[in-house]
Amino acid sequence: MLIKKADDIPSSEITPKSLYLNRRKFLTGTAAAGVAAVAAGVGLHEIASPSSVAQADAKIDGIQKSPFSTTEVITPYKDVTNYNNYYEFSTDKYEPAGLAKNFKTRPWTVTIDGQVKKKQVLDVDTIIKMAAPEERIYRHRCVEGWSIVVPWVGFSLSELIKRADPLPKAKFVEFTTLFDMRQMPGQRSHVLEWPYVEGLRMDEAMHPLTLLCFGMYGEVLPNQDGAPLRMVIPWKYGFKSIKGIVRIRFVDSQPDNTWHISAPSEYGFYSNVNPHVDHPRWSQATERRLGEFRKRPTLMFNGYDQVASLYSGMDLKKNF
Ligand SMILES: Nc1nc2c(c(=O)[nH]1)N[C@H]1C(S)=C(S)[C@@H](COP(=O)(O)O)O[C@H]1N2
Ligand SMILES: [Mo]
Repeated sequence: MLIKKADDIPSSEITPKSLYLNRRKFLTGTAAAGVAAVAAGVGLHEIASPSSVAQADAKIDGIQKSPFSTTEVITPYKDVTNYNNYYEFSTDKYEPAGLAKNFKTRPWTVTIDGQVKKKQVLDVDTIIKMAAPEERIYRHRCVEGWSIVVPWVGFSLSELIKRADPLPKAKFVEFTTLFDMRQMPGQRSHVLEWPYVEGLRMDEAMHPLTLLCFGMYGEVLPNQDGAPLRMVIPWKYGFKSIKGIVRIRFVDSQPDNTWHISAPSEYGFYSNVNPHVDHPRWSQATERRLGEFRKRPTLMFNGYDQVASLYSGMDLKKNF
């Protein structure tokens, strides 16, 4: 990605801008609300939660808890929704929040095709209703060295795959993002090849951790975080978790993926979080969680050891 070496970045750039904004707000208007909330026994997490920001109808009903959730501290909503990689809108992480404000997520259809018995074009709301929504609190790490802990809402992609009924020939799944220059100003520049595409091997796609995601923090996904439908694959670098999906295609050979097309020596197909394989331009050994200043060690598979068996016998230095 178009970034400097981690060590060259002043901490003012790494620290989410919203932290500064929050601090300023706290010194002005929000301070009274904060004091009132503490007096009323309302936690700080509730202050930072989306309901005060988003519309009331954004809430998702019937969300179930998941045994896959981490108990780590959840990253504040404001950071997760104001520091985004979404090149269709901008390469500046502070800009998608504003530029995606009027992005149209309805009506929205998803084409399911390729090596599959039930080729079809589905309304996104039909997909969302396929299975019960679960909250999955996952760690998520960007290849650039920042990480977040987010209560995503969705269900295992395997629920959709089972219903689509892939043929035995289907060995991989390819995902495609919407291509619409009028709505996505970043697509007018050739910073990446459009539309954004990503892929998974079938066993990765079927793994229960692999999340088809349509919400976060109990509410529908904000546009800048990939509404109406995105992937979240918590053991892989963030760029595998494609946003704004319009097509899910089952294929017999390994599909290409946008960042590999852009810089094949820097980004592979597998892209498993791996502190032992450095990016050619920086170390992957540590990470900084949004909202924190200290660095913490990055864990193999981002700490999701249960996926290790998917890669037994593979050289993960070659298959990075
Ligand atoms: N379509 C699309 N999906 C995308 C991206 C993008 O630019 N376009 N960026 C990826 C990268 S690099 C990361 S780190 C995550 C960021 O997700 P977040 O903004 O919700 O944290 O989205 C991924 N999905
Ligand atoms: Mo990323």
